[in-house]
Amino acid sequence: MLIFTNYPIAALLVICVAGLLPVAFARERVSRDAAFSTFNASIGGRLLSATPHALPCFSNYDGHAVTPDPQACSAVQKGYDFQAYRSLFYGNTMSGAWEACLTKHESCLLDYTDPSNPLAYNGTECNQGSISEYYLEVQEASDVIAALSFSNATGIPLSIKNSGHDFFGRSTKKGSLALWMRNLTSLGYHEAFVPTGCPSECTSYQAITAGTAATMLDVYQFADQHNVTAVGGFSTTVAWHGGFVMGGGHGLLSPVYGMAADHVLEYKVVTPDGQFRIANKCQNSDLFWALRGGGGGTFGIVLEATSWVEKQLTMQVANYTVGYTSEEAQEFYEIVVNNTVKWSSEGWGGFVGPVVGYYMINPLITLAEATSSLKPLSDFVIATGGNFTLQTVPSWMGFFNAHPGLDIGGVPAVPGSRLIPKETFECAEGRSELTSLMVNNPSVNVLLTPPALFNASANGTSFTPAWRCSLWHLAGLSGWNYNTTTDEIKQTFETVHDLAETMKTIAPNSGSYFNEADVYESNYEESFWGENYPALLKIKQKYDPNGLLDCWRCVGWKGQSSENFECYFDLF
Ligand SMILES: Cc1cc2nc3c(=O)[nH]c(=O)nc-3n(C[C@H](O)[C@H](O)[C@H](O)COP(=O)(O)OP(=O)(O)OC[C@H]3O[C@@H](n4cnc5c(N)ncnc54)[C@H](O)[C@@H]3O)c2cc1C
Ligand SMILES: *[C@@H]1O[C@H](CO)[C@@H](O)[C@H](O)[C@H]1NC(C)=O
Ligand SMILES: *[C@@H]1O[C@H](CO)[C@@H](O)[C@H](O)[C@H]1NC(C)=O
Ligand SMILES: *[C@@H]1O[C@H](CO)[C@@H](O)[C@H](O)[C@H]1NC(C)=O
Ligand SMILES: *[C@@H]1O[C@H](CO)[C@@H](O)[C@H](O)[C@H]1NC(C)=O
Ligand SMILES: *[C@@H]1O[C@H](CO)[C@@H](O)[C@H](O)[C@H]1NC(C)=O
Ligand SMILES: *[C@@H]1O[C@H](CO)[C@@H](O)[C@H](O)[C@H]1NC(C)=O
Ligand SMILES: *[C@@H]1O[C@H](CO)[C@@H](O)[C@H](O)[C@H]1NC(C)=O
Ligand SMILES: *[C@@H]1O[C@H](CO)[C@@H](O)[C@H](O)[C@H]1NC(C)=O
Ligand SMILES: *[C@@H]1O[C@H](CO)[C@@H](O)[C@H](O)[C@H]1NC(C)=O
Ligand SMILES: *[C@@H]1O[C@H](CO)[C@@H](O)[C@H](O)[C@H]1NC(C)=O
Ligand SMILES: CC(=O)N[C@H]1CO[C@H](CO)[C@@H](O)[C@@H]1O
Repeated sequence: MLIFTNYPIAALLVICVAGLLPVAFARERVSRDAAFSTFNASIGGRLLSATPHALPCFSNYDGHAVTPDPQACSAVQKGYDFQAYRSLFYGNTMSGAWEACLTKHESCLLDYTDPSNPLAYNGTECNQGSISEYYLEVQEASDVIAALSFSNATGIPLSIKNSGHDFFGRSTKKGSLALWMRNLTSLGYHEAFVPTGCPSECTSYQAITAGTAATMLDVYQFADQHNVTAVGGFSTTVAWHGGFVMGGGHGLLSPVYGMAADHVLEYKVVTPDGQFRIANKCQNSDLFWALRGGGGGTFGIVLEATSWVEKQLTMQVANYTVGYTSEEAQEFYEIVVNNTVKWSSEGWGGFVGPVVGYYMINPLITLAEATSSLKPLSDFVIATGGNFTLQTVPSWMGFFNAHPGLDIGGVPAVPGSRLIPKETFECAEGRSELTSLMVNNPSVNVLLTPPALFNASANGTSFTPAWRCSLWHLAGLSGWNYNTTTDEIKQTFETVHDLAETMKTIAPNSGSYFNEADVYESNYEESFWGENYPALLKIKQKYDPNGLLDCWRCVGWKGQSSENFECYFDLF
């Protein structure tokens, strides 16, 4: 049992509540600062303070004049739209949506379509928004234990940021003490990994141990150097063993090789009760299960994990561009819909859509088989003015180097999505509803990434079992810019929510992906976890008895009315 440090500040806070309001606010400010100062001393003076990363462009910050720094501003402008640059700063998120505090219209955004546009910052105010004033770059378990103790003693909430890609704003929280995981990027390869504490006669695995912040690109390169393949997502900067894997983690190889969460063998994690734990199938196995689909930011703060890897893969890869007219869209989507069951049975993963691009990947069949399998698609694409390339690629790295995924940094945008089960494709009505949805919403993307062929072990993961029965993860994305009004931003959330609800009417008994769903997902416990929710909630209560970790629509979420969520609109 952890002994929490005694903070005299907690008593001060109580006195403040009784005082006159303005006085109380002033004292609260002082006591907050005093609490952070005590905490800083307890971690060897490593507490850092943060401002929004675009601040150097502005001359007004939270209501007072500041001097712009043209050189620093110019660097921010150059890197503004690029994930790799944004990754260098605590004071942003990948999507500009969540560095802001939307309800208060507090933000510090540039014009992502042209970051040099002075209209965004000349004469406008930069606000702290949801960026924490104080953060700690976590180096080891004791940092996390100290932060949990601080939060428990002061009531100041914690936030955990890794790559900052989260679509629900779960990696920032206004007023919180932030833990930034970015330094935990170690990588290690095992020819024969046995989970800690498991009997040595237990099966061993070719595996990679990666610090929670190692990115997809780091991991793919490391795996390739060891002539193996790591199953991950389609982004260079998303962290492999962070929120991605804890929420499930899908990619182009998932139809054959499973979700990223299927591959985890062991986590090293600090649970909110202040304990460092190893979780695998032989110890803390309930926690291990919860961390394989129950979501990031909920059951503990992960330091590193070990996942088994696949051998080096030879793959058939199709990439194409489309030139069809809106009149021809119906036929295009009919081809994709009509062939989905066949393609899935053959081992294809794929993307179809204007945001994600157009790819088909198959690690199981020959080039001749692939050519014949995709013929309806390639014939149509070429006949309607597109280009189609199909070739054998000798490794995942070979593919990823040529197609490193989306680099959308800085765009404030939110998704809406649904998992579409195989049964929808097996009846004519389902096929026709899907085709109409796509024709009417041309910006929606089809991701053929659910683990259709993967032989999952029984109850190995805690994400919704709907993933196992699905062939599509269907996802739309809608965004705004620096000068969009609060009402228009609200409308964007409403539009995406309506889209998600429409998708739900086509697949009512399915689920949605925790990491890429509608921010206002209805009946979210059922959508994200299905029958696993009650067991997940018990595990949450066991390891986080004081409710120190809380995130939007996460297991055990305290709800919209908690002050942790003051920056989220109260919609629906
Ligand atoms: C451009 C882009 C591409 C994407 N591609 C894919 C894809 O191909 N496949 C896919 O499945 N998803 C994809 N996603 C979605 C992705 O899974 C989520 O954005 C996910 O939240 C990212 O996790 P992270 O840890 O990198 O990011 P963060 O935003 O830093 O963290 C996400 C959540 O996990 C928590 N968390 C992070 N690290 C830890 C930790 N060490 N311990 C405890 N909690 C932690 C955070 O508090 C937060 O709640 C993509 C997103 C974007 C923006
Ligand atoms: C934490 O303490 C160190 C050393 O005293 C100091 O340099 C640093 O500025 C402090 N951090 C904050 C956020 O005040
Ligand atoms: C900023 O706006 C002021 C007037 O509002 C104008 O004089 C100045 O040239 C502008 N600066 C830039 C960089 O556009
Ligand atoms: C984290 O990494 C950055 C970039 O490499 C480095 O500048 C910083 O000092 C590191 N912080 C800690 C606490 O190790
Ligand atoms: C799955 O495993 C978890 C963790 O051990 C357990 O709590 C849950 O009851 C199991 N679910 C089923 C359906 O067996
Ligand atoms: C890499 O792995 C492949 C597939 O397992 C194997 O055929 C090949 O010989 C390996 N190459 C090296 C250099 O080890
Ligand atoms: C497919 O990718 C290859 C490799 O990057 C590229 O040379 C080719 O032009 C692409 N084809 C299409 C149609 O986009
Ligand atoms: C798709 O299948 C339907 C039958 O369900 C058929 O009517 C339609 O012509 C097919 N479309 C294409 C483009 O093959
Ligand atoms: C197909 O390729 C040609 C030649 O590279 C190019 O001019 C054309 O724009 C491409 N078509 C599409 C739809 O991308
Ligand atoms: C799944 O199991 C079936 C039946 O045992 C087997 O034929 C198939 O190859 C397995 N699939 C994978 C991807 O391992
Ligand atoms: C927002 O800014 C863009 C680019 O500066 C401009 O074209 C647009 O008219 C502005 N919209 C509103 C509502 O002010
Ligand atoms: C603020 C807070 O959560 N305080 C808790 C700290 O932990 C003790 C038990 O160890 C709880 O009783 C407090 O409520």
